[in-house]
Amino acid sequence: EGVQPQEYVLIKMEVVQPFPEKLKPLEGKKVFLAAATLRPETMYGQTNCWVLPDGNYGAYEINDTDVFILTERAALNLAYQKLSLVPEKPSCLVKLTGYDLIGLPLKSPLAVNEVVYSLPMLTILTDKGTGIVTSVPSDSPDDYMALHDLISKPALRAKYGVKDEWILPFKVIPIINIPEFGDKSAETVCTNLQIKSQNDKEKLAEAKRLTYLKGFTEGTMLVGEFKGKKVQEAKPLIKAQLLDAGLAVLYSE
Ligand code: A2H
Repeated sequence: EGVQPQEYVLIKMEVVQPFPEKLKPLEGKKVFLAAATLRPETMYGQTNCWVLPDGNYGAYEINDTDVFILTERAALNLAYQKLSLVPEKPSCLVKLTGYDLIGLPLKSPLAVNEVVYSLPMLTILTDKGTGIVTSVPSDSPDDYMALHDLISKPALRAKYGVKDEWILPFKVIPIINIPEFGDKSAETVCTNLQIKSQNDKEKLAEAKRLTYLKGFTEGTMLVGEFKGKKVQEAKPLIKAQLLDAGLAVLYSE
């Protein structure tokens, strides 16, 4: 971890009823997969959510109504940021693994897709953010390659019990234009750098560097209320809207 605290926006991806057996004890509550992002302005382009199959997660009471699914580490940090029913103490209702979360249908704020599914990503770090990541393959090289792996490898889908209808037919949604990279910058850069899979760490780091910087400084929104505005201008406005509407919360670590 760095010296400076990192501030994330936690996107509340709501689990659609009816709940599977494992989540039955949570009935009557609003249950969310809480995804940590640095790019709230990209939420229009969400196609799915990512979880680590072997990761340990829990369902934590945040207040009287809301339950967040995330890592215990994140729950403890949240408890010290006034985001726990019990002050300064995580309150876990159910322990879960990533396997329990694969295939959950979710409704996510701003997403063009009405329902998105929770899918396995093998490179998620459990000591960063919440261990839950929302997937925007148009603008995130990691997300683009993880989805590419699932689509191109039936054996990978079979291994994790991923049904075809959760990913196929699959479309990258254009949401931001970057003059140099077009309307699907992650796809363009992953193709240009000939990245083979989500495990191609060095090339992915370069792809992220290229798209992250240019997206912020030169990107223009193609969708939503701030269509036509520069990403730099739209980002704080979209972030504030999500927070004000109770669709997201801030989290630092
Ligand atoms: B970002 P930083 Cl469109 N493990 O959100 C791996 N990756 C994680 C994570 C974890 N535990 N927690 C968060 N992340 C991802 C959107 C996005 C992101 C776009 C483009 C780039 C991008 C949609 N996914 O991040 O190490 C989340 O993905 C590029 C860096 O704290 C989060 O923002 O800098 C970002 O990594 C946080 O990474």
